[in-house]
Amino acid sequence: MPNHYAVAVIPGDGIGVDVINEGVRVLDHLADVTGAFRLDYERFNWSTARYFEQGSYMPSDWTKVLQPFQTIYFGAVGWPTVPDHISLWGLLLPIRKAFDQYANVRPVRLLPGLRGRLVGKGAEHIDFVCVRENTEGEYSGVGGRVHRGTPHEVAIQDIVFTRMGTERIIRYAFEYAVTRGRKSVQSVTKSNAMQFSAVFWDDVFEEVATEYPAIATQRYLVDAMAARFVTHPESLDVVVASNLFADILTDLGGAIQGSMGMPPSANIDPTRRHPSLFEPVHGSAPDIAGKGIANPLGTIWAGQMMLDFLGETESATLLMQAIEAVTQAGTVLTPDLGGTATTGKVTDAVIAALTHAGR
Ligand code: GGG
Repeated sequence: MPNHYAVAVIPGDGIGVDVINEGVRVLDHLADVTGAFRLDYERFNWSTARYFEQGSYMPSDWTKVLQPFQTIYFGAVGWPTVPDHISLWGLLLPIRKAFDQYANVRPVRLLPGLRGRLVGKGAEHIDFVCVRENTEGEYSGVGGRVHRGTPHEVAIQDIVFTRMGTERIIRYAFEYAVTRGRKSVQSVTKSNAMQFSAVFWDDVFEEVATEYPAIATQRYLVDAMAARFVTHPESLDVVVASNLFADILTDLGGAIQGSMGMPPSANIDPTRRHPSLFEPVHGSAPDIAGKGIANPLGTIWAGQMMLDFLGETESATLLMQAIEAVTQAGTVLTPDLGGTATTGKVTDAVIAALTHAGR
């Protein structure tokens, strides 16, 4: 009997819809091929369209609605007709916070066969993971604006680092290193300029590191780390950083993986008290939405991370092999990767690779 898992599917906006449908198609095929699991989906069309129709991205009881699911499979949020801070705070950020998905795991790996953008750096040089703090820091949502429109207008955006939040994400990074056979953890701050919050993070990092003597550590300023992504990606293993810093760095990570369409992202509540959320790193890309050319691989890879999280390790391995078979062959790729294939054709290629592997 296959294991059953309840999955909430939220395609969201733009290419989120295009790619999530393809991700579901692949996961269903994998379920058929292996017979190991079944995903029982419920689809929620929470999006900018809903915002215009009903005044909000999600219903007021959304936490109750989503809580029974084991995972959430998410596409993208954002559309030009709504300010980005309204859409992001209307859909994605509230879910991460309310469900305490404090560990945002984002692999930075150049898959075999893909042409990277760094001269002299191939798949053997670009293989690390970013662990992003996902519930506080620069995205704490604390602040305000007063005296709007006057010469003495004030805008305050508070950066909040709690000991609990900082310790647990740094410990998560070390545990990730230990359990995944990684050798080192790199911490990212800006402690020369931010003498309170960043120096606090550095202190906590040093404290937690003493519990993991077998794991090497390095500390970098975020500007130096941005350069290092480009110059020495092979020196990186598990990079742990605050909400904003890792958000920015992982877009750079997407670029060195060949395309923003590639990187996946797992928003994890490690306690499993709440559903965890899996999504591509990319956003809704309105310029190509609905054109059938969005790269589905980041979303399919996010589905692979979801299976791994659910404990379907063999199926997850099979799916990763199928994704890599497609990139290695290099014949069926979307335009962002230099190909001419459609979204659907790339999905078909992954499905064909799965079928082949499952025989
Ligand atoms: N699929 C992810 C997505 O829609 N991202 C939009 C975005 O702006 N995300 C910012 C973040 O990940 O904090």
